[in-house]
Formats: sequence, C-alpha cells, structure tokens
Amino acid sequence: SQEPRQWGVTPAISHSLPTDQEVRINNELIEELKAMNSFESADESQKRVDVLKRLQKITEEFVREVYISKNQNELATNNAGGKVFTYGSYRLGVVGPGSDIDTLVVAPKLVTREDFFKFYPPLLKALNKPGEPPVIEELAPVPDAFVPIIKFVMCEISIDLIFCRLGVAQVPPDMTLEDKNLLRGLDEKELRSLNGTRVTDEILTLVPAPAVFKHALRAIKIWAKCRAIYGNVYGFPGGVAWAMLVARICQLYPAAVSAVIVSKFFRILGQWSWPQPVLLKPIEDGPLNVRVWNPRLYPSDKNHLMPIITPAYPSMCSTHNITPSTKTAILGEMSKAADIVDRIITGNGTWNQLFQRHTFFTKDYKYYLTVKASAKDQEMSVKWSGLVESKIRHLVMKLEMLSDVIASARPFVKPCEKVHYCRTQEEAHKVAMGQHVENSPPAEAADPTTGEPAGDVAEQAKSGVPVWITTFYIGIELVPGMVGQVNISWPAQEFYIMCHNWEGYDEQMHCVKLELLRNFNLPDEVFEFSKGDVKPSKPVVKKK
Ligand code: 3AT
Ligand code: MN
Ligand code: MN
Repeated sequence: SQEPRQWGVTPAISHSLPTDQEVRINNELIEELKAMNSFESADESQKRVDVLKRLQKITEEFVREVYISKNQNELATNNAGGKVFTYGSYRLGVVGPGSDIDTLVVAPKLVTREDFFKFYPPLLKALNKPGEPPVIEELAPVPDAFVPIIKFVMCEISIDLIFCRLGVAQVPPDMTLEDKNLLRGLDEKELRSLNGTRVTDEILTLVPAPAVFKHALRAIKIWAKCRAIYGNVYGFPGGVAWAMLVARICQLYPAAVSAVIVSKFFRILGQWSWPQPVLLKPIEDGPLNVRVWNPRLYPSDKNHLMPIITPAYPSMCSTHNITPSTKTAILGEMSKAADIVDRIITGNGTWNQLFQRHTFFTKDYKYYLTVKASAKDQEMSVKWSGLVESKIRHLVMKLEMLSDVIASARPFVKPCEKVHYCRTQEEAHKVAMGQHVENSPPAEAADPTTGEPAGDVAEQAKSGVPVWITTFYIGIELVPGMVGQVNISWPAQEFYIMCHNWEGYDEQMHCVKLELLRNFNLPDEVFEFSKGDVKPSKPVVKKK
C-alpha cells in the first residue's frame, strides 16, 4: 500500500476516518454554526462574485488608461492585463454576513502606486449614474497608510482594495503569485500588499481537506470572538493566526471531520510547548535581502511567546504582539474549551456551551483600568483613538512589569465609542481635556456609522457641543494581599509620553486619561443587559 502524504513538518498523529458518532456531532456543529448566522445565503455569495467580476473589469480598464496616458502602443496596452486577487476571510472561505472583501489589484511594472490613487477612484465614482441608486459609497482613499488602501462600499459590500505592481510587462488572467522571484525589486509597501494573498493562498494548499478546515475555522473564530481573545492590535491572535493554528491541526489529522479538528485544537495547542513555533512547513530562504523569522539570529524573535509563523516567503511571526497576560488569557480559554468539547464529543454536552459569551465585565475582575481618548471632532477622534488603541498593548506590557502587585492585565478587545454633548464650548473643552463637569448631561451612545447619537434624548442634546470619547478597558488582577498598594503612575506616565509623541498630537484638541475603577463603578454601557448581564454591585459592609 502507498504511504500517505505527510502534511506539514511532522507525520500525522492519526489517519483514522471519522466514526458515526463523530459524523453526527460534526453535523450538530454545522447546525450550530448556521443557527449563529455564520453562513450567508446563496444570493449574498453570488453578490460577492458579481462585485469581484466588476472589480476585475475596472482593473483592466484602469491598467489600460494608465498605459494610454503613458503613450504606450496599442499592442502593449492590449496585452498589459491586470488582475484582482483576494485575501482575508473571503479568500479563506469563511465570510459571514458582515464581512468585507479584502482585494488586491496586481498590475504590470509600468503602473505605479501613484497611478493607482490617481486613476482608480474616478473609475469607481463613474459607476454612480445620476437618477440611479449609487453603486459606490463611502469612497475613502488612504494613500499614506502602512498598507496604502482604497476603502469603499460597493453594492452594500465593504471593500478593502490594496495595490501592488510587479516587475513584469503583463499580468494575464491566469497569473498566480506563489513564485517568490516575483518579489524581486518591490518596495516595502508593495511587499506588504502582496503578502496577504500569498499567505492565504499558501495556507489553503497546506491543508489536506479545505472544506474541513473552513468549517473548523468558522467555529474557532466564533469561539475566540465570544471569549474576547481575537484581535492582533490588543495582543491576541488575528484572523490569519487563528487560521494557521486550525490548519496545523488539520495537518495532524488529515482524515478527521471539523468537530474532531476543533476538539484536538484545544488539547494540542493548550498543551503546546510554547514558545516552540507553530509552522505549516519548513521556513524557506529566498532571493531578497529581507528578514525571515529566526530566533537563533534575531534576539527580538526569541521574545515571541506564542510564535505562529506565516508559510509564504518571507516568513513572519503573526503573533509578535502577544504578552504574558494575553498568553495566560488564551491558554486559560483553551483549557476551559478543551473540557467543554470533551463533553460534547462524548455526547454529554452541546455546541452552544462552547460559544458562551465572555464574562469580562460581569465576573472576571474586581479592578479595571480605563483609557479614555477624547477629541473635539469626529475625524480627529478616529485618528486619535486609533493611535491610542495601537499603544494599549504597550501599556499592558508596562503594567506587567509591576509584577509584585499586578498579577495580570488583560485588555478588552473592543473600544466603547460615545459622543458627549455639552452645553457650552467651555464645557466641551473641559470634557475633552478629561475634566469632570458638574451636571453635564450623560454621554450618548454614538451610532458607529455616522457618529451621530440615536434616539429621542439625543435629538434634544444634538444642539449641544459634541466631544468624541473612546474608552478602552484593561482588566486588572492584583497579587493577593496587594489591594491598596497599586500605584500605576509609572506605566501611566510612560503611556502618556508614547501617545503624546504622535506627530498629529495637539494638546488643545486631544486628550488621553487613565483611571482605575472598581467593578461596581463600571459604566452601564459595557454591559449587555438584554443578554442577561448583571452588573457587579458594591459589597454591603456589615455593621457590627
Ligand atoms: P472579516 O470576515 O473581514 O471580519 P478578516 O479575517 O477578513 O475577517 P480583515 O478584513 O480585518 O479580517 O483583515 C483581513 C486581512 O487584512 C488580515 C490582515 O492580513 C490584513 N489586515 C487587516 N487589518 C490590518 C492592519 N491594521 N494592519 C495590517 N494588516 C491588516
Ligand atoms: Mn475581511
Ligand atoms: Mn478588511
């Protein structure tokens, strides 16, 4: 008989085919995913396909226009091509109803990034015809981003569109991106833009059964989001890292159904000898003078606590943001999940038990550190709160250094955004600068799409002067016996300096402030009372 193919860097743990019981429990998992609205309808999927077809047409038109503007002859213009690729959840086959489509435009050498930002947005705008519902909405080019991007909504689907030119004369329809020689001569932004598609494409070639992988990944992503351990900015794995973890388990159990992958996932990764890296294939060398993850060569790579390494050259660590506290949180959740899934697999539990919402605000901590970022207009607030958000994990690392009083500091993965309406400019200034204002009306929850408050109360308040406030939360666990000993002034100062160093910072316009709260002083908006949350109450002091 033929030796089965080895997937990944070690032989499989088991080639067993699923039992009847496993098949039944797998069907229950798929039913639970459906019940949680993980899949979209056939109509919605078709809409995405149509949108991508239109973007392919526009991309060819774009390349053609650039060629004509550069006086290229007809033959060269007709053969130049241009192609749209995808990455992110759409490429991995795990989109849900709210997902965007992450797309990459690849063009031949002659077409520059400047051309992309000059010619592409007008082509999109031209799709909107007077007297007809708009095809393109919320068009927002961001040429100076870390990965330059055009964001927009097309036929009600959010699109992230990035760009890369290759050192080739033609980009034909059957072009693929796996050849690492294509990376020669690219600048850093182009390399970053190409990376997403190269990584997702490669992940899919490294799993034995893509359909099994996709269902298991849907389950793991929902679980990680429910448990509030999803999100690269805050020091947790992001979508790509979770995908690689699931892919590794698929390699170890090539014949298993998704339910079995999910159960092995928690046991194997919960007991993994971190910082041993998770690899989907041996790390490759390549033609560029760029860094490839290598803890023997680079001291900073040695510091990665849970390295999960991307397969496509140049391999990188997708989880360099993980800190001791987030690692503890991830492993704690994995161990709880392992017990729950053991019961499900043996027929003594149901899948909805795995997808229980976290108890971050209701049970997990007695102390919370709040980080409030405020700004005087919405556009400023978006940039400022983004900057503050990107520094949260640095604050967490500073807090972790106070290890004699703070046992762990776990950031919550979502900010709370509000608009506070004030009666006067003066009051608005005080609120924006983080000062308490007597009798000021309570802040209104903002509609995240418009920044406008919703509801009747808000209607009246709208006449006031708005201040945008974004609050981040960090759960603080103290070392036993250390209550009353917490002094966070050193991490706070360091954090303020980091935020104030931002080139866009203006002390008249922006403010960031830390405050340590007891659990019973948390504001109501962090609770989802409709889902049964109970706010912690102040302990009653018994009189003698
Ligand atoms: P959704 O289904 O869209 O929610 P997703 O995994 O597609 O899940 P995103 O669209 O946010 O998530 O991200 C897709 C990829 O884009 C993931 C990562 O490679 C890249 N990416 C997203 N945000 C950033 C960022 N801030 N910096 C660098 N890369 C990013
Ligand atoms: Mn996406
Ligand atoms: Mn996206």
